[in-house]
Amino acid sequence: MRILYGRNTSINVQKAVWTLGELGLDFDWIDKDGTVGSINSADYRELNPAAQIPTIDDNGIILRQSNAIVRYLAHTYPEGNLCPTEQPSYAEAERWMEWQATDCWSCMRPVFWGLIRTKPEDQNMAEINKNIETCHKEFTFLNDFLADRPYIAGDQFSMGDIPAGCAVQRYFNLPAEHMQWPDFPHLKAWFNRLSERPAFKQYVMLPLE
Ligand SMILES: N[C@@H](CCC(=O)N[C@@H](CS)C(=O)NCC(=O)O)C(=O)O
Repeated sequence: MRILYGRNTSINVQKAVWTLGELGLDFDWIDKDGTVGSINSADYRELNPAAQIPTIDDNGIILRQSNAIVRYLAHTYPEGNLCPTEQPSYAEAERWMEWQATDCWSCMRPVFWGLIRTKPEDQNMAEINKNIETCHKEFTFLNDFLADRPYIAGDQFSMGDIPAGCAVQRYFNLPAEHMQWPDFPHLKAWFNRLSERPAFKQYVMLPLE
């Protein structure tokens, strides 16, 4: 029995569900559209005391923290080839997963919340624009890294592409035309490659909300 908890518009849930899709694993999805149950219920808090999504129950192994879930699934189901077996591919996959959760998300989160989840009259545009500038700098690092490789770990798609891919889907769809955008040829080529993957199309390419 495998159960994923969390609504489909959450970036952190998207990482987990995209991974499940890539691996072709069966699962039940609770609160898929955010209308069933509440993450503040006592039952859910037993699974996830922080009352956050996602949580996965993989045959009794209960796991929280989206990037840990991606790693766990990639390691536990190696036949899906999501976990690189050689260095430096493994280290690069890990490095960019860490980057997404830290350097990238610390500037993307305020931009995403500011532009998508805050009423226009309450938006602090100075703060948002400052963070967009930082995002441009951070995504330039990834663009440059992808100059000589089709995927983050090298020639093959891997777990390393998943958190960053979810973040870039949000970044490229931000309503931020008022800012100057770098060119990003390598980031765009990589994003186009991800966009051809059925599980990415199904679970990640959703309108931002
Ligand atoms: N570090 C955690 C963060 C989880 C998190 O912040 N989840 C958000 C959604 S993206 C959440 O639970 N928000 C409460 C809600 O959506 O009701 C992870 O990566 O899983």
